[in-house]
Amino acid sequence: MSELEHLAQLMEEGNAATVAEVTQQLLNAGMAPQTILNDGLIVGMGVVGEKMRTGEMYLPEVLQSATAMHAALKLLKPLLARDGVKPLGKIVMGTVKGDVHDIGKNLVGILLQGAGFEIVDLGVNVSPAKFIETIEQQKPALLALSAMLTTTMLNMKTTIEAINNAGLRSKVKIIVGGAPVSEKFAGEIGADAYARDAVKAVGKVKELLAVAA
Ligand code: B12
Repeated sequence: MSELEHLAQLMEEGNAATVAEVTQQLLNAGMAPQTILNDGLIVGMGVVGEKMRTGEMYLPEVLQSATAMHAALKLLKPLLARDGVKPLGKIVMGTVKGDVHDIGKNLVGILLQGAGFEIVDLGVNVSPAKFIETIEQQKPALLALSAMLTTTMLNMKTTIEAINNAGLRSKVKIIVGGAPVSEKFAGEIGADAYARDAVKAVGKVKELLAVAA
């Protein structure tokens, strides 16, 4: 078994301390953080998702895997995101109301920060009112909405409608993403863009804000 296969398996077992330890060992051995993320941690989380779907893994175990992912991301974050550069623009982000999934959103935030954007992360279960209040206060160039449930993706629509009704829609670009979200859905709810993963999100955001790639 390769080191990355081993890490993916540890993600399934959900021991945060061990996952963090092995992540650090791979970093020390000179492995690229992107490789550890994509070919180890995310692969492991994919298996967890499949086992959750088929009923082989239950919520408390999935939560342990998520905690392990957070522990590893904490180690990778300083390597994936650069601090101290002049920000290219301000981005407000959050997972929409009713939804507490945050790993994907956090990754998108880390890579956007790494690309030079300033991130205001409102966390999870964010109401349309909270998004509106923050747009008014922070005046971001872009809003990034995440949803991981087929039920909560509808709250993206509600959020965009509320922003429209508050007269703020023309002031902010909106990108949406998350496993159940599609390009077609993004168009239907009036978002400006959709991206399938964090790397693509950076490209789309640069395009939307007309920042040189
Ligand atoms: C971990 C997890 C949990 C954890 C979340 C912990 C946390 N802090 O995030 C816990 C245990 C809490 C949880 C709870 C639930 N979960 Co859950 N969960 C998952 C799981 C296994 C992994 C998600 C994840 O982190 N993936 C890894 C990251 C890196 O990938 P990602 O999130 O997809 O993000 C990438 C892209 O989607 C995209 N992206 C994400 N956000 C954004 C935003 C923007 C702007 C852009 C551009 C891109 C983008 O870029 C990211 C990085 O590349 C998924 C399975 C899966 N296949 O997704 C189920 C899954 C999402 N959960 C599911 C369900 C059903 C639930 C529960 C309803 C279960 C229950 N019975 O209670 C609850 C709901 C809780 C709630 N109200 O939100 C279902 C959803 C089914 C559906 N279609 O609606 C899934 C698909 C599992 C399954 N196969 O059945 N879950």
